[in-house]
Amino acid sequence: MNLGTLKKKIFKSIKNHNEIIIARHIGPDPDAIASTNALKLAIKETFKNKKVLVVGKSVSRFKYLGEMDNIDENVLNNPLLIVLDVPNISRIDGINFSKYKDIIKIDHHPYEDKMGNIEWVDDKASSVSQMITELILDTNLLLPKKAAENLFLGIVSDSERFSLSYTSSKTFYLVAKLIEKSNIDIVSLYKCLYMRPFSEIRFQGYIATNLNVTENNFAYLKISKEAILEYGVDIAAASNLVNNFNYIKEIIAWALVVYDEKNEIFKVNIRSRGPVINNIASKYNGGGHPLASGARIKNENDVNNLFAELDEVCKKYNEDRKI
Ligand SMILES: [Mn+2]
Repeated sequence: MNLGTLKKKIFKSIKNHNEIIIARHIGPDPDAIASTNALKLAIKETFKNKKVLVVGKSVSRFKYLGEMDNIDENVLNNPLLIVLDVPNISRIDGINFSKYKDIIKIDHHPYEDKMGNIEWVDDKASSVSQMITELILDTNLLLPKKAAENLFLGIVSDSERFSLSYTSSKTFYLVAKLIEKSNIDIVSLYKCLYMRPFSEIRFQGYIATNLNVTENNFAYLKISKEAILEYGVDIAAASNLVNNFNYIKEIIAWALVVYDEKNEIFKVNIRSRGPVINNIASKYNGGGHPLASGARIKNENDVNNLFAELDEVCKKYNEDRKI
């Protein structure tokens, strides 16, 4: 199906349902929260009487992108489920997937699970926020200002300020249109996204000081509970700092691990600027993009095994480039 037809089909399905649930991945990032809320706002603006709920665990640090709705799945009547920014069913947050018949998936991760009969997957798109921007601009969906702000933030965040490889002329074209149509204030939006407490910068210094770097240019750190307490940061902030360790000469892939005591799980965040790491992450209850992935691991031994595999892939990467 060509893209134009697909976008029309998505619009038609939205139009034909009175109840719409929008979901995204567990452990959401700004793109996940921004895109789901933007789509909700656009649908509500276009079709005033529809019931549209954004579901999943709320994250206080991303409150400026919108709040989550409460959902009672037992009272739904022929709902449409729209799943954004997640390729696999097991990583969808906040819903019982098997309850839904009509499902739309819109995602920019490499294809994994089939979810519904309408699927728009573009693993070359910078973000799902970019895809939702395109959907709104190319259909009769309206674009309220708050939705435009969210979409801008989602694109900026997932593309690391237009610096990652899937930033394309299409990204810039859509962002230009977005700004032209909505008159958003970019400077204040950057402030929402990047303002942080000094404790986080101090903590970043702690990570930089304690990061282990192997001879194969793999860097890793298990962040201790004591360090998190000492610096007064929360664990979500700690793992988000992973993005700040790009463009370091001696490091080609890196991983930060925090232990989530409440859920008794090691949360691993992995980044790379060369070796592909998502296939390794997927072996450890994780996944993501080729150069940006995460994993949730039950026992510490597996964390060490994951590190060993990442180190190995760095070694291989270096060897291949020597030839
Ligand atoms: Mn994304």
